[in-house]
Amino acid sequence: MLDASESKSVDVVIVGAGFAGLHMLWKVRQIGLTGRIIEAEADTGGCWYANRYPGARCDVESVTYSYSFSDEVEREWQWSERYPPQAEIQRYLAFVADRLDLRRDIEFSARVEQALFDAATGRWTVICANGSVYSTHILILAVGPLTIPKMPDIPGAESFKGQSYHTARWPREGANLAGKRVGLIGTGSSGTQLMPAVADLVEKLSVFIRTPNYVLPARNRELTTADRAYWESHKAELKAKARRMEVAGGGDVLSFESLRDIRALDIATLTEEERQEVMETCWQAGGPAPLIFAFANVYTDPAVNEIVSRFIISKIADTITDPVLLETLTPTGYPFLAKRPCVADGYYESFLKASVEAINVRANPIVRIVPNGIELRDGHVVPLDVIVYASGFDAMTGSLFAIDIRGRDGVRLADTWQAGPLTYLGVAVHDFPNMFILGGPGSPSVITNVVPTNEFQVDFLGDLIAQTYLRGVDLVEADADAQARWVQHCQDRAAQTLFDRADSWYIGANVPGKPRVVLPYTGGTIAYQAACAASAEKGFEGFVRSDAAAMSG
Ligand code: NA7
Repeated sequence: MLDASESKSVDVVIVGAGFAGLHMLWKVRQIGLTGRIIEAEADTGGCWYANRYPGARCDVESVTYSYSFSDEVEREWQWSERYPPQAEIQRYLAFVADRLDLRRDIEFSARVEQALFDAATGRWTVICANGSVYSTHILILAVGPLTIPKMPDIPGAESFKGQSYHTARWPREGANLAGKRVGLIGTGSSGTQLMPAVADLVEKLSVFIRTPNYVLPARNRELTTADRAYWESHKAELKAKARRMEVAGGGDVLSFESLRDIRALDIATLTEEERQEVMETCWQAGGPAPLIFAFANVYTDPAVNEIVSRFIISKIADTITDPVLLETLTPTGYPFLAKRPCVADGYYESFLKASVEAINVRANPIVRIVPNGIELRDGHVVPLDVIVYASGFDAMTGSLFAIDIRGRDGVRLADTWQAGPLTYLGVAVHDFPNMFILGGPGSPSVITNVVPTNEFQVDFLGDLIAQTYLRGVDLVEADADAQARWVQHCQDRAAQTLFDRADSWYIGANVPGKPRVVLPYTGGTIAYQAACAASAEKGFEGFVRSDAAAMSG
């Protein structure tokens, strides 16, 4: 039994010290409440602490993958590259924590195992693996959408005699791949970034390719004086744009602004030659935004999408001339953007190196891992010293279900969401009073530039907290009807997109048994922000309030 006197008592417990959690702690203090972040890892950074594989880099431009809420932070931090590398993002978040004096309210190396709501007191008890226990009025889950690694279901992994690494659990001291025979399973964002970074180091790199992705060049570079001057003089306008961009890549303002005339063009009004010219310009600019935004309706109109998909495939064929290799690397059977596009420099070019081999595991699947390598269906064993699993995540719900969260009457979040996530505006859940989620399912999260989207949610929750709890309300949760309407709206908007046309983590298809539901809100940031604003204007309509005494009595 817990001894309440041993638990630490705060107004707000925030789980996770990534982008969302750090900002939330700052906000909680601004409101005048006490807050504590509990973080499983040894430092700030969230996914940028864990994903430190060679080549790890953000696919949104640094200048907009940044906070806006703090003038000091903005004034004192300068990014070095167009697309920030993992180490620099981690340094940025450590700098923010120091500059805003956040660390004194963070407990590191404490993994939250349970969060239990007590209706009698209206408080949550938060229990960590290291023995720490907190009693809190409000629980905010900033656990990140891409936190829990997914290992592939391949028999024999434990029998492998060499070293194995998952990209999302890369050792802090690094992994020695030099001169080794390395097998890479997975060619999503992580695998396609890692591959060119290690291709010259290793003796041999065997890349096991199941579903080839659409991989766009980043054209990463050092930021120039001209970039910085441009950013400084247009900052307010560009940040406002980035905040309201509909989908991922919306933060790519540097490339994007040079392409002002190429935006939401009606493909039907262009000749074939003009379309090719537009797409070529976007390809040369690099990054995801230009191609995503050049034509209207690429996300929703299969005919428009096919034109862009075919263009990307033609660019792959420009680099890869060997027909067998080209077949292995060409995405087929699903449209561009149904899976998250990868952004990596040098990916296709690396396959031309003598040290790299591509193994088509659609044609010749992996059957098992054996002590000295990976065995394929034709009986061939690829001999390996190291296996790198770039095999993705149990996205969006995995990090929430990793905690045993129990709301009213002991109901478990994992049970409540068995058929898919149920939220109101992505932030609140009926039967889980005073529990809020940042960057979670039912919010735009991973299909937008997550940093400004998180900032929007932090501001929204800050207002909600200030206008309810500070006015004496004990409990706030999603109204059941409002939640049901939001879930329906999420599904209706998802049905208008092409997300269901590929087996991706966006829809839970990479985890056996996970319900096939489009997890993020796909209606866009503008619609999302409007829905939140409409609720706030009506006194936070859709949230119900009560007091703990009334509930327990
Ligand atoms: P992803 O995008 O989920 O990619 C995982 C990759 O691993 C993908 O290519 C999978 O192929 C592959 N995979 C998984 N299991 C297997 C097996 N059993 N055999 C062969 N290949 C396998 O994860 P990432 O870490 O790259 O990126 C996740 C997000 O992080 C990214 O979108 C950014 O938002 C940042 P499949 O496609 O399932 O055939």
